[in-house]
Amino acid sequence: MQTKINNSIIELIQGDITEQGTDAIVNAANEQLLLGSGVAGAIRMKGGIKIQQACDKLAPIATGQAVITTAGNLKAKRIIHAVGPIQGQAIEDEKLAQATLNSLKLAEENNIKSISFPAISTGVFGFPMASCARIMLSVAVEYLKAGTNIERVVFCLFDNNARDIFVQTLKILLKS
Ligand code: AR6
Repeated sequence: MQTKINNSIIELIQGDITEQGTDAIVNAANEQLLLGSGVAGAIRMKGGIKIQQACDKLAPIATGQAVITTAGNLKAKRIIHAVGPIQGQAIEDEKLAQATLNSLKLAEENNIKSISFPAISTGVFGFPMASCARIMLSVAVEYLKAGTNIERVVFCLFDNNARDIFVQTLKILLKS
């Protein structure tokens, strides 16, 4: 699914985020910026050691914050490492919204025109997919509505079920 908001596009796809050729991809990071499993593990394995080395210089960061590094050998030019909440933490919805917003702001500051997000916190961190879709998409839609130099925001979901949840959620958001 693809939809235009103001001068920008939101796109929802099923796929592997490490294969995306957008200017930046977002890593679902932890506060220590240690590239573990899931999205981070795929980035570590395909992107090479330079990414973890760059992370080590910037760590630690707080939940809800984001930092930018090289993308090593990946197709994307940069990686934005955003720390989402662990399910069960206090004010977790707000923290996921902050992680999304801070990633978009950091992209804008770095002249990034296209960015791919995973469903942050919905793997190892245990956050429900439907809540993630509602929160991340709401932030992205509001951000694009306000006007931005970012031309394309992609949500790259790992399986069809996640993609379908994001599609349904975006349709509801666009009607409201
Ligand atoms: N492309 C797109 N989505 C993916 C990919 C991929 N290659 N691999 C997994 N997903 P997770 P979190 C989906 O666990 O919950 C790591 O150890 C996955 O199905 O990557 O924020 C880090 O180092 C899920 O829907 O991130 C942190 O310690 C979503 O991406 C911690 O996990 C997020 O899953 C972060 O946990």
